[in-house]
Amino acid sequence: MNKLQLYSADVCPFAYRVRLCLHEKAIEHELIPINLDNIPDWYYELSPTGRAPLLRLGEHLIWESLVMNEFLEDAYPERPLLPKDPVARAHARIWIDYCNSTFQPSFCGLVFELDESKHEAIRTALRESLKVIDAALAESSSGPFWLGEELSLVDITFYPFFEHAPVLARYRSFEMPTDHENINRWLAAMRARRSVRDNARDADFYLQAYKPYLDGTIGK
Ligand SMILES: N[C@@H](CCC(=O)N[C@@H](CS)C(=O)NCC(=O)O)C(=O)O
Repeated sequence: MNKLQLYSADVCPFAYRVRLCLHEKAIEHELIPINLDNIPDWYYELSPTGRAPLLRLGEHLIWESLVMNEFLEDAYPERPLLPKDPVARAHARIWIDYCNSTFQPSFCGLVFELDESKHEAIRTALRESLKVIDAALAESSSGPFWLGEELSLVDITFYPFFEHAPVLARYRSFEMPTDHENINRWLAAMRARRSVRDNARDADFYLQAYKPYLDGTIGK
């Protein structure tokens, strides 16, 4: 196989998902940074969507972070990140779908919605979603990860957004609830993971990265 190339941006939670997957599977790859504040013309010519992340395998391109991680799971099965049992696999995918269809739209919606009159409704939806996540993690009694002792694509799909939480606190008056013990336990396990420690960015990084979008400099 050709060496994989990942077009990525540190600030992008979707690209973060793929970086975590590559790290967990110990897949050799080249990381090519894309400046999302100034996307180069050559990238628009290369990428079918113009968005990050993008995975390149020789002449083949794969986009959409979840599809990329499924591809990595299929192509590099040695260190699996989905359970073997078909029912457990289906349940993992239900949670991955929940992240993309419900949690992430509220999370990103609150970040990027500039109409303040809509913020309270999104904050309410996000709180509801966090309750659902906490309850789901409570069911994983063997923990500390979503599906039990082994980290999976479910953890990788959700985690990046939690690292962006300081942005919601600073710019959108949204504090992560502190009483969600299962989320807190899961976050501690994720932060201790080598793949996360090697890729994590601190609150200052995200606050600086989002500042031009959220302090009114861009978008109004
Ligand atoms: N559904 C896509 C979302 C990718 C996405 O929205 N990427 C953002 C950065 S986090 C982007 O490239 N934005 C630049 C743009 O839309 O022009 C995925 O999961 O890969």
